[in-house]
Amino acid sequence: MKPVVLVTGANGEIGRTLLQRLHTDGRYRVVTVDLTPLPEKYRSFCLETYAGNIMDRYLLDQIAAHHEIEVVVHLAALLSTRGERDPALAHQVNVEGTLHLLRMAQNQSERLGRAVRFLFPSSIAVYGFSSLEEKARAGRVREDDHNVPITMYGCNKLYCEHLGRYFTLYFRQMGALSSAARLDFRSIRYPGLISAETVPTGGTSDFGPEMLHAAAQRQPYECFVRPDAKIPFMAMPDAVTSLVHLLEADRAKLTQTVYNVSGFSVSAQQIADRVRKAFPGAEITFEPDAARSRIVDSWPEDVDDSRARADWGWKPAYEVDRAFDEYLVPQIRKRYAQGHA
Ligand code: AKB
Repeated sequence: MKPVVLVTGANGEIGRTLLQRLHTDGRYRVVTVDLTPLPEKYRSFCLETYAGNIMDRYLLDQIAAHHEIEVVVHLAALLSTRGERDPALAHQVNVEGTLHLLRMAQNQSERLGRAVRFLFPSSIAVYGFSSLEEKARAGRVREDDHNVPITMYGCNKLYCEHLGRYFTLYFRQMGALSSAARLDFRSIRYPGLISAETVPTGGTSDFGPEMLHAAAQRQPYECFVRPDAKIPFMAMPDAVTSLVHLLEADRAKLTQTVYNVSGFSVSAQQIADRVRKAFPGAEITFEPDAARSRIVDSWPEDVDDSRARADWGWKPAYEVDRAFDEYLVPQIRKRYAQGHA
């Protein structure tokens, strides 16, 4: 039987593209859990779908009892801007919820006698710069550098990276179960993601996708960061490809549990220029929000993904021209021409 993968946050921007990819690849049976019910199109890709909260330990234990889970892809999270509006809730969902999933995956590894692979999307939000000069000097950052996040979300993601490494290497190191199978935690630090299918909510890199989707719907857009604000971005198909490639990578070749990946580094102005070229007449203005600008300014200009390239063959398929010309603009035009809201 094909192994079962549990996807949390399946109805989100990464989740929907991942469900489509797993359905196309056909190598896994998919079980999902999300706060909101999946649309029928995506439900049809799944063995079972659960509408529920990852804080509900009883629900997670019931799912683990009904399905022999061999992989967890844990996408459910409160993103950076939403997390600053409710830091306590962000900690609860992003840390306590993740700990519930790690506990369930560890118990499953002991039952199976082999490691459950646990894929965890981390973020460039784990990095922190105190000035634009420091950010510019750092340029492309490596995984171990500048891990001083300035958001609750960034703190949550950094701590959960360490939790995952602990569960993989040291869990119960002193107990009677020290030789029991431990889970196999693997994490990717995502840049800002841009999807043609969905517009993210609650993020601070959202200015990229929001600008594009607004122009495609002939809606005016007030960008909440300065024109010069620059961070790495990635086309959603590459984000899902990196997740699947890391999932399938030979554990013996992985030299670390957390990896940078990147697609292209652009400023808000450069995105606006490409949007105006694709959608002439697009009304884009810049109304910087001080707090959200400070968050984006604290994130790196670009990331060094050489370890991912060396360990598991990572290579983005979408540099900036191809991302806009072959994926984003044609797919978004098609989406809104079909009347999708
Ligand atoms: C956010 O903006 O919070 C996320 C991220 C960069 O991790 N999209």
